[in-house]
Amino acid sequence: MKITHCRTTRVDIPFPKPIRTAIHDMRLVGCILLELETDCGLTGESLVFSLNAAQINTLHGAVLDFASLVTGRDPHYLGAIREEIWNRMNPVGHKGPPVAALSAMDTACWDLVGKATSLPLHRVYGACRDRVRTYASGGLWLSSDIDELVQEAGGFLEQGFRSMKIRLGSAETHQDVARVRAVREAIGPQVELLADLNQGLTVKQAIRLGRELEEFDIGWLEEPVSCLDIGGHAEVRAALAMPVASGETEYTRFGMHEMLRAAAVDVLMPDLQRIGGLSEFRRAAAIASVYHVPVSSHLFTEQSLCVAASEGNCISVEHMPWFSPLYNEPLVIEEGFIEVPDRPGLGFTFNHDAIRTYRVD
Ligand code: SMN
Ligand code: MG
Repeated sequence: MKITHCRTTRVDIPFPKPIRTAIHDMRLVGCILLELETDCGLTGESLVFSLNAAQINTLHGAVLDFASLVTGRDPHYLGAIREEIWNRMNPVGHKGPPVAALSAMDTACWDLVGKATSLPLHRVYGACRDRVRTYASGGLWLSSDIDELVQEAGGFLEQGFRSMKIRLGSAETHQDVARVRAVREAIGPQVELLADLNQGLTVKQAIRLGRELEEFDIGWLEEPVSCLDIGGHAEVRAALAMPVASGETEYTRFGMHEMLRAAAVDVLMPDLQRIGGLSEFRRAAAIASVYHVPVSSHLFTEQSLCVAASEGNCISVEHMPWFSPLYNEPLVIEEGFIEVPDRPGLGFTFNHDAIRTYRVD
């Protein structure tokens, strides 16, 4: 099999209303869709995204930079392709858009490998399970007021979720506590509640908030402080009984290893785009297993399922519905789990009618 063409398409999916975290102000999700066409009729698909429309062009350029390293190649030689891409990254560095572009190429090549063998990737990798625990993440934003939080939490339960994540980190501890109290009262004691501070607080603020949240049985406190403050993560973690989760803003297995070595996290959260693709995600999970640290994926629900279903220490995937409109196949959520599709490759294929709707030329 040979890759004959790298097709890229820019799409913007607007949110119904603007949403906020402690550090993000979001109106749309913009994506570069990558389709690797081959001489045998199969297409390998992946995407990378940004929440800022102008940044999508930077990502697009990074993806196009690697097109010549992938075109004409057999995706079964992905190890060699990755090494060449890694070397090509040297002048611009092994973080940021080049890693996103590596991720796009790597993930689309794996999609082709799965499709060529007619197997879902979790079975190609050696499956652990056919369904993966998930939590609802497409709501409970810092921009929602308490009435909206309660309504959204109820909606998640109706959709089949048994776990959900609220965004905090407003620096007004009493407001964050009031928001958590309202959601915990709405969902009852059995449903898991996670809290994401999105790097919004200092070490002392995070420890104070964490202590005040103890009575609400929070499953994990995520990115309590700046992603550049790995030592601060470790301080928060040492001071609190509740688990600390982080990793979404770190790059590659090297970044994951830094966090693990610093004892910064109880749960490691690689993001497919920032880790550098499915190959690197699997390596990161292996490294985390050496530290006995469980892994939960960040965003990229559809694409991360295959790793989460084939690495023993992957405990869950984040459910973010942002990208679902782009796919022909819906995610199936039941009793807090997502079914891992038995379809070949990633198991999710681009819906070209939808792409026409969201396309930006
Ligand atoms: C998050 C990430 C990206 C955009 C918005 C919110 C958040 C998460 O950190 O973990 O979902
Ligand atoms: Mg987060």
